[in-house]
Amino acid sequence: MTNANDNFATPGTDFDAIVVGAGFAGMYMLHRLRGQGMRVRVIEAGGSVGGTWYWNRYPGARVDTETMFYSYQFSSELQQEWEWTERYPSQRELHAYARHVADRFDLWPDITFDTPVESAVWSEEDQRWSIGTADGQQMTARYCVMATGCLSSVNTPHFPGLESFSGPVYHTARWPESGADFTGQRVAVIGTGSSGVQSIPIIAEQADHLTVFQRTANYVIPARNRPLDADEVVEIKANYPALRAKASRSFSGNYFPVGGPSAMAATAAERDREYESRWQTGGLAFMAAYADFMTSEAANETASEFIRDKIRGIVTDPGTAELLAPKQLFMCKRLCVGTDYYETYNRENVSLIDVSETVIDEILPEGVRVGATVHDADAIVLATGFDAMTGALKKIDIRGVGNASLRDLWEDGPRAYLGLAIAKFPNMFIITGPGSPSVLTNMIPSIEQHVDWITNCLVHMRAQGVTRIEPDAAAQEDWVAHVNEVADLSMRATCSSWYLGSNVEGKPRVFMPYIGGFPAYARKCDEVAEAGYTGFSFR
Ligand code: N01
Repeated sequence: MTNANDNFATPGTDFDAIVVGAGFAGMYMLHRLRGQGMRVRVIEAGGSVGGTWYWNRYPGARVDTETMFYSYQFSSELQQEWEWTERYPSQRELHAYARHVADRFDLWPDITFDTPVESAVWSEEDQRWSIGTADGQQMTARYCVMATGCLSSVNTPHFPGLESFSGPVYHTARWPESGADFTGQRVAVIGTGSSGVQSIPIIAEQADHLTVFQRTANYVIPARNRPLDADEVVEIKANYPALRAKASRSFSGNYFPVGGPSAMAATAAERDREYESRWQTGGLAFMAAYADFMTSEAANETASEFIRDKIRGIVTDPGTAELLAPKQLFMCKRLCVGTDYYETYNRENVSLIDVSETVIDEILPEGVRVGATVHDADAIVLATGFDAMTGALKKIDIRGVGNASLRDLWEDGPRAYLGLAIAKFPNMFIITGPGSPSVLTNMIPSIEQHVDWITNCLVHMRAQGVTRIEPDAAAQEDWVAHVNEVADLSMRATCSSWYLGSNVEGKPRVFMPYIGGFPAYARKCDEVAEAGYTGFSFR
């Protein structure tokens, strides 16, 4: 096995391109740019490749996109040789896949690990980016690619007294590599998004007692995870290009068969059959049962009520079932996929505490206080999510033309052209940035689309003999206006979610991903490129 820290094989500190982040985006970017003969250095805060699948090691962590499609497609050999074992593989398997890709394409020597980037400063004089790291290194490059991830900056809400807690405090997205043993312990889990939904059933099996603090109940569809069937794998591998092409024509870049255009056009019996069949199949495809969930409240309510009924059928205590029954629109927050999630609340060692109105007041050395009640705990798990989409970029002090600060420019919300590049920040690209479909799609194909577009753009620049690219402010404003206009057509932008930044105190409420769908977005990127990169200026 290659050692993740066998790095610095590329000598010197000046590069053609620096890529920040060695998740799935940074790894593929490195591979493509090196393929163009560029000298590239990837700088990664973590200790290995894989990004999300390196950091999110909490119990039960696994992807909720069918993995035969949540994987790279750029190399048909890779696609054919890698053997996935489960419908939704675990973090461990996904991280092994990332390491395999790094081995297979010899990525390790060009990645520096355990090195958070703190600053990125553009010099108009040198026409280069200067990248500063937490340990004081400075590197320069003509191009800088931010492959920093959409869900990588951890959100730890301010709970007064958290530091006084006498036991360990874990965050799901920063789980210790050595794991955590909850045997015989009283554990408090705060948060019931995807990370909470996946970890709660596993922690409940181990802990003496588990107390879950829920602010908002989520819709959770059963995963129905299972080992992959050998015949099914053969069939998919034999038809991979056609299946991938089909997925790329679908709204989310996932192939989810759509049940019908409108839930309201179907009879109640037809709807029930459709929902039941998707509930039994499991997974995110429930979202595609009808096309009008985000445009018709009545349609949305039919799906919401079906799921609430399921919860009432599973959870034996009616009060707990009512607390677990979501009140907000279906799909407004990211849909969760779980295994035995609702069943877990029938266990005698699990209690659910509603903190929607009476909030968590403080953390005491012995536990969590809500109003007059202290819930004793030996360990706390924060499943409180991320400062999504902008958090990782704003953590870095990014300075563009005239020392313009990205943090300042994005104070009222992100502005980027196609979610790919930012006016005043020449020669900088972002992968799956705000204003691109990113988190509303299957992330790996979206990453590949961005990386390919960036690579083609740099090849074009070389052919044209130019070395500086920057989006025009007017093109950026038009794109941002379009992103907002499309978001306003959907009810998705109406309720609190991390898509809107409402989970982070003080964050402006702006719907960040582009909600127009993967096909329309990819077409737009192609049109921009084919027309000679409209909206960009070159020198
Ligand atoms: O984070 P979240 P996550 N007091 O933001 C609660 C992807 N992902 O890590 O909803 C009390 O969804 C908060 O409550 P509320 C996926 O895209 C994928 O779970 O804000 N509670 C919420 O319940 C996912 O959507 C996979 O009212 C507080 C929870 O913490 C995204 O990552 C697995 C609170 C945070 O939920 C984020 O998921 C895991 C407070 N002060 C993640 N502050 C898979 O592929 C926050 N909360 C399966």
